[in-house]
Amino acid sequence: MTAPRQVWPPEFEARYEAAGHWTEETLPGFFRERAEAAPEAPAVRFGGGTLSYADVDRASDAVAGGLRGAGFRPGERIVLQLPNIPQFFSAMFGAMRAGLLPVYALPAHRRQELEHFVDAAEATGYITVDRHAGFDYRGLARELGGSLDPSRVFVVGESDEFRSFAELEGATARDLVEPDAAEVAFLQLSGGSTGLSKLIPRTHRDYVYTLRESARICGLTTKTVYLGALPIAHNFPMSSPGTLGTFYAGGAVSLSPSPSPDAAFPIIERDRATITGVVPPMAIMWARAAGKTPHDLSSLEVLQVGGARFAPEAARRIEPALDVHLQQVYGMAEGLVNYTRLDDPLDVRVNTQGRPISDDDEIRLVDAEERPVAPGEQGHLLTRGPYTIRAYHADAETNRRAFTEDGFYRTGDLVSVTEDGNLIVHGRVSDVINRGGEKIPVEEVENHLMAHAGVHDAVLVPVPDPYLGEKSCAVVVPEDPAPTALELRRWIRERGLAAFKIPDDVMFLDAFPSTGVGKVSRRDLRAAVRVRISSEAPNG
Ligand code: AMP
Ligand code: DBH
Repeated sequence: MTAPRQVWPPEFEARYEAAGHWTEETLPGFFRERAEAAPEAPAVRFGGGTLSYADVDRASDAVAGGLRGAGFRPGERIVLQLPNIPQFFSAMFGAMRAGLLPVYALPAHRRQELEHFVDAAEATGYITVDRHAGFDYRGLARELGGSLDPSRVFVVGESDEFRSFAELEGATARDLVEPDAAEVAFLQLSGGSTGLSKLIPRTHRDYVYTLRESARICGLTTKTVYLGALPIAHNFPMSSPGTLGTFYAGGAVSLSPSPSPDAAFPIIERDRATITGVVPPMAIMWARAAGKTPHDLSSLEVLQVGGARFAPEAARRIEPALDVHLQQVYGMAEGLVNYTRLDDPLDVRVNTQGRPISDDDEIRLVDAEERPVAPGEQGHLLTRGPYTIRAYHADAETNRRAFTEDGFYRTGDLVSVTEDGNLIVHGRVSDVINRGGEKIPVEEVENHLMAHAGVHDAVLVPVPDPYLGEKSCAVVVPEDPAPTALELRRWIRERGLAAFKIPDDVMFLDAFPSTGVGKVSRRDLRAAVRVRISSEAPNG
């Protein structure tokens, strides 16, 4: 089994190295350097306890040794599905120091998603937790039994027939591997531009570059306390600047089990968190809750909002309600990340999604024929640069669609650029529903709906929602006898899909409207769903 590669053409490689973007630093390597420079500095705060940089560094070495002892070989892939707990970091750095590539599943993912990750990454191991948020992940591990050997499944907490993660953290460090900065460090997940989530190979040097620049742009120092509130396996709280950018700056990470105000506010007060990142629906909840909370949020200096479109009216309420600096973040696990800068005028922070990290990020806005649009016009965003992938992991067919011949990534986003160079995200050209930051690949859900005997045809369309931005409605042409909406929602859950992919609404039609060439017209369907919803609304 060979490790996946990520290759930039030699002239780009030379350019990014000469510019100083890419260095010899690696993810576990820079963490080791911080631990050697300031071993006793706090790295992770959780549930009232603190782990120092030296603690996390030692635990990571032990996990690496334990994985090598369990028979893992460099280049193999291991799926990590952990909530916001300190073991996330020893598992991640430990896997890397064993030469393995972590694949970052989210806690929300279920059997269908996990099977796909194991399969697509040809993963040979799984690190998970016993229980989290009312769900037993050992049950999920059992369901994966066909593809994973139980002796290669590690569980934080009660491990039952699997192996205990504590055993790994107590192992002797041995056979450690020092990766090369040009190698792929891990496989991150995309929201899926079509079909299933794609695996995104990120190298040490491209990712470390984003951490270094993100830490600088967001003003991080050794005094920073970053609150990991969104699931920390996601690219935004991992790297923009997230937990890893905070480690890069030598600061501390505080972990919250959930981003809800009930969970996060007491932790902000306890750990004196200075910065965090949330998705728009959470930001709105935080702004509402701030006026009533007994908790002292005065340590919080920066609230980052990203992952989905943030309506300017909502954005405007953030700073007065929370007495923070609003920073909008528009990024993607494939690479490109944009920030509003901390010293941008309020107008820019409220109305735009910021500008790229790097002067070497190339931005192209094109129309449906891929011709450049006029300045100021909306277009499909294509991008290329020192930390944007040139290909997904082992998926030639998707790669042909997702990248241009000269290596630009087709983001699927509809964007315009203001005169001062800031991006505004207007919507999407690809078939993904962005449900408050959680991305639903419509084709995946449609395929599962179609597998139901009572479904003749199904299309998933986005429906505007004042809180989530968008939610999903399944439009179904039923067979006789027709299933109920409840049955279809339960069906999707039982098929083993993440809960956020269950259609919020189901609508039945006798037939689909079609386009000139006989394809189902998603545009007409969206319009039909909107008409129905507005006619159902109490005020017309
Ligand atoms: P993913 O593929 O899961 O990494 O999701 C990346 C996508 O999330 C982007 O291509 C955008 O469609 C969306 N996104 C991320 N941040 C923002 C933002 N600040 N505003 C609007 N859309 C965003
Ligand atoms: O939504 C995203 O994927 C995202 C948003 C903000 C991201 O990957 C990022 C910043 O790095």
